[in-house]
Amino acid sequence: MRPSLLALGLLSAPALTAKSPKRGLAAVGNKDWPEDDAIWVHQDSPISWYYNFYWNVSDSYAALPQDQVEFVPMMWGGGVNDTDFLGNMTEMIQPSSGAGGRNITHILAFNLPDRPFTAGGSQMEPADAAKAWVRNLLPLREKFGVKVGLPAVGDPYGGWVEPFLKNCSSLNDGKDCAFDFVPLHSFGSLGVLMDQIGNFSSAFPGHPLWIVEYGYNDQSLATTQDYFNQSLAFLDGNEIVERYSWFGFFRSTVSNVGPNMAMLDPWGNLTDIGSWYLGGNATGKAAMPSDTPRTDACTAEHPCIGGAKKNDGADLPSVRVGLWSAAAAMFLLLLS
Ligand SMILES: *[C@@H]1O[C@H](CO)[C@@H](O)[C@H](O)[C@H]1NC(C)=O
Ligand SMILES: *[C@@H]1O[C@H](CO)[C@@H](O)[C@H](O)[C@H]1NC(C)=O
Ligand SMILES: *[C@@H]1O[C@H](CO)[C@@H](O)[C@H](O)[C@H]1NC(C)=O
Ligand SMILES: *[C@@H]1O[C@H](CO)[C@@H](O)[C@H](O)[C@H]1NC(C)=O
Ligand SMILES: *[C@@H]1O[C@H](CO)[C@@H](O)[C@H](O)[C@H]1NC(C)=O
Ligand SMILES: *[C@@H]1O[C@H](CO)[C@@H](O)[C@H](O)[C@H]1NC(C)=O
Ligand SMILES: *[C@@H]1O[C@H](CO)[C@@H](O)[C@H](O)[C@H]1NC(C)=O
Ligand SMILES: *[C@@H]1O[C@H](CO)[C@@H](O)[C@H](O)[C@H]1NC(C)=O
Ligand SMILES: CC(=O)N[C@H]1CO[C@H](CO)[C@@H](O)[C@@H]1O
Repeated sequence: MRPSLLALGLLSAPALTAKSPKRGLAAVGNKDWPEDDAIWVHQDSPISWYYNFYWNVSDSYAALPQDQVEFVPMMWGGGVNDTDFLGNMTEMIQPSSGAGGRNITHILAFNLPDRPFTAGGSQMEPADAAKAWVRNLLPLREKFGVKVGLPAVGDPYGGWVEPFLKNCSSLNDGKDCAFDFVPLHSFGSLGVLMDQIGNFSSAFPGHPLWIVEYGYNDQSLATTQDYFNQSLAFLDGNEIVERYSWFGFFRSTVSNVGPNMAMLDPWGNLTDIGSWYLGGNATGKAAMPSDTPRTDACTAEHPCIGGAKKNDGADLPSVRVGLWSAAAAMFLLLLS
């Protein structure tokens, strides 16, 4: 029985069915179309991990075990004077109810602490972040052996990381506040991506990098697809890059990084890029068909779930966090 079942599994598997240990989702949540979430995590999907800018699992993925799709919690910010995140993580890993815990192995720390709230950052002083780290993240690393990412700064040389590590060390009896990997965001051309990877790897030698949000925003479809293929090959082949997640798990109609980066068209069908990300063939579906005015995306023919029009660009609750960081990244690019 066993061998034949295996053989069946192999036969029914499409071209690229192996899980990619690097490839993940910045799962900001398709709040208005929760049915879209299932697209990414079917049995043959190469997606091996996701994060959602939050400490808890996404509702749609709550039933998935870690070894199918690894959930990576994030401590987005805060925690200067409390241990709420530590408490929540401890309960998740070792529930007081005695129910089986979740095997959390990696955690993302503060999201853009060197950027103000208005630019999507978590706006933390290095000394405050050090307190929050020592209260919440250090114990998780030491007690449970969880791997913890350095706070995801916009600029590795921007004067935030050094005082943070010094402050952290002085709160930790002079011992270094160790971190296990370094997350970063990249929005721009392939040159920008390579440059940033170069900069981060020389700033933090010996540490693997996670490109937790990336893409070439606001480009033509051809430029975006070229970038997508080249960046994917580059990231897959780069040994320093341990993980990446393309920024575009949402429908093109709610994208603030330009429609062409989206992996779903206005009706929730995979675009070429979306299908390629899952190891499939081109679907021929443009992210934003030229005959589809943005404001007409929800029609009787193509209804949006719930009937509400969510395509005016003004109401973007589900992608806001990530888009803010994207906006911050773009702002920086404009400055440089
Ligand atoms: C975390 O999310 C799960 C799945 O949606 C939910 O059942 C649970 O209540 C949440 N935990 C807390 C403490 O909110
Ligand atoms: C943390 O506590 C200190 C001392 O009570 C207080 O001054 C500070 O404002 C608090 N910080 C935050 C972010 O709550
Ligand atoms: C901890 O979990 C509670 C819900 O039980 C939630 O309200 C709170 O935001 C979480 N805090 C952190 C820092 O994770
Ligand atoms: C938790 O996951 C890690 C990484 O996949 C694995 O090595 C480890 O054995 C798992 N631990 C448990 C208790 O399942
Ligand atoms: C944090 O580190 C900076 C740079 O070393 C230092 O000037 C500052 O006094 C430190 N703050 C605290 C609260 O330790
Ligand atoms: C990389 O670092 C150099 C030197 O600090 C800087 O000039 C350049 O702008 C950085 N590149 C990116 C993409 O951040
Ligand atoms: C991108 O790669 C796919 C294969 O994954 C290929 O079919 C497609 O032609 C490529 N597109 C571009 C624009 O390079
Ligand atoms: C992709 O297209 C090729 C060539 O037409 C075909 O052999 C293959 O089965 C297709 N893969 C998927 C996942 O549909
Ligand atoms: C070709 C394809 O997948 N089309 C689908 C696009 O999305 C609509 C709405 O969910 C479906 O009805 C189509 O079948």
